[in-house]
Amino acid sequence: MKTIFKAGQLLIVVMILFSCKSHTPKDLAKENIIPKPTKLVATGSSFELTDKTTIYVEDDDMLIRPIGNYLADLIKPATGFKIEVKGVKQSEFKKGICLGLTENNVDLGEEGYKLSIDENKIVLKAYQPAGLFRGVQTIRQLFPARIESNKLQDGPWEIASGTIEDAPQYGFRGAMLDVCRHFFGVEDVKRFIDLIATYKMNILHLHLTDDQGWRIEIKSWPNLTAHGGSTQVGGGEGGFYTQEQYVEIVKYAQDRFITVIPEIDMPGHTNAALASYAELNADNKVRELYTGTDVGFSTLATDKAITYKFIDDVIRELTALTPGPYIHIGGDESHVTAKDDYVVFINKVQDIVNAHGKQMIGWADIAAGSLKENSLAQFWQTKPDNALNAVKQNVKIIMSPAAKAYMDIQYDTLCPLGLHWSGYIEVDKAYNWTLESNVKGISKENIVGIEAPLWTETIETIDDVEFMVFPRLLGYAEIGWSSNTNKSWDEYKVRLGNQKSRFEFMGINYYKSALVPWVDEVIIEK
Ligand code: NGO
Repeated sequence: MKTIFKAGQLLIVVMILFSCKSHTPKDLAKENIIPKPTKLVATGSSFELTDKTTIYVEDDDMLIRPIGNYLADLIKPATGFKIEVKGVKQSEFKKGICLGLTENNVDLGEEGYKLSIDENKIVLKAYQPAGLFRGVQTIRQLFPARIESNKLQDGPWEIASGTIEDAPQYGFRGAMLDVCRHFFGVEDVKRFIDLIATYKMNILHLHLTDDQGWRIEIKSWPNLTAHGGSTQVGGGEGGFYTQEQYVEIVKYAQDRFITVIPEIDMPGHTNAALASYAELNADNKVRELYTGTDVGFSTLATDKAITYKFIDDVIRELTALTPGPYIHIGGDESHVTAKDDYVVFINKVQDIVNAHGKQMIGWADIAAGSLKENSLAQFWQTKPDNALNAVKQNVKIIMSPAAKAYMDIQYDTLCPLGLHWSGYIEVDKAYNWTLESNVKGISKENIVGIEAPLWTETIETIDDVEFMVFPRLLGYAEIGWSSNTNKSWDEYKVRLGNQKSRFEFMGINYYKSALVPWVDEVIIEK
């Protein structure tokens, strides 16, 4: 067949040919996203981010703009692109990256999102801003690993095309940092927040007081930090957060849609307070500061009025600084508090927390008390009796089993850091369980979600923190986020192994478990 072009038509064809950039075929289904998204459809092409790409904020929504800025800041160091963040009307959006809220996607919930990627654009939609933030973490993982570098890297910056629809199984997915046994400064905590945010976690539990240190300034009881915060395990210099610093941490977490849960552990684990104020002791004698690692030897005087005045002051000041709904009151291992006194104590403290408008959380030991249904019990022991008792009281459970979810427990017998009182937790064991089948008698409707605690008796630096947290944290994040169908260690370990370059570009000190097939990023020359 003979095709005759007129000169003008030919010119148009030539112009089209030259203006069409070829798009590298890419398979979205082969990307190694953690936590695994609910639904994913690949369309076999790609979107390329260039220095001309703009991030658009639908209707210039004030709630979305900071998320657009966050994404622009995230990709700037490695790409060198100064990506503009601009408002746009939905109907006018054609090219680039667009973030928007959608009224009609109630089913996406607080944190769900929809992502659609084609050769010209990335459209991220959510029902709430938190969903956009979680979706941005997915976009981040779809870029080559070197996007995580803080030094300029070569492109191309391509993302596989297709659609993702994703929402979490559980609304409570967290990590805990013990800043008492060893103190960690504001910058370390911010790093911890950034790391957990990457894997869509939404809770940061800060264990703020223990035998070895009181780490949050309480203006009405200044000696708690002046004296009680002065040291740490091993006898080194301790530290504490001023109220301003704590607020800075809370804000930093909030900007990443993470709720901070502050814990004031009581009536046990209180030696730092007992060393700061004589009147908190039953015998009115001030205790020595403690720098060892024993547990279960201290208790507040549970029958003194001053004790409850003290607790009321602490909770009042903490409440004023904490926008989240929860105050954690510890309650674990009060071995030297008489059982009856313990019960009365927990009931009174629950009333104090509620009177300040907050919900009480405690380690599941608190189930000895009469719990209100809006309190939460955190399962941690190897035996589930306390947690089952909490469930009997219609109290919901946070799953943190020490034999599976404690990040301070050693990976294996050779692990240079950590404890092993609950066994060893290799990376496969950390992943290979589900929240709802972990304890007979505690099913999905009884569980709010997962939290992986990091106790720091043996953990001294942020490098130590990272070594114990990575890579187990990704497994906990996935257990909380992804549905259980089609999940297996064999499939997960491949996705995990592909995080190697990403961890390295992020500067994470991770444990190179021999069980994981670690893979370096393949850089394809353009
Ligand atoms: C226990 C104990 C903590 C220890 C931790 C070490 C709870 C809830 N109380 O967990 O004081 O630091 O084990 O793994």
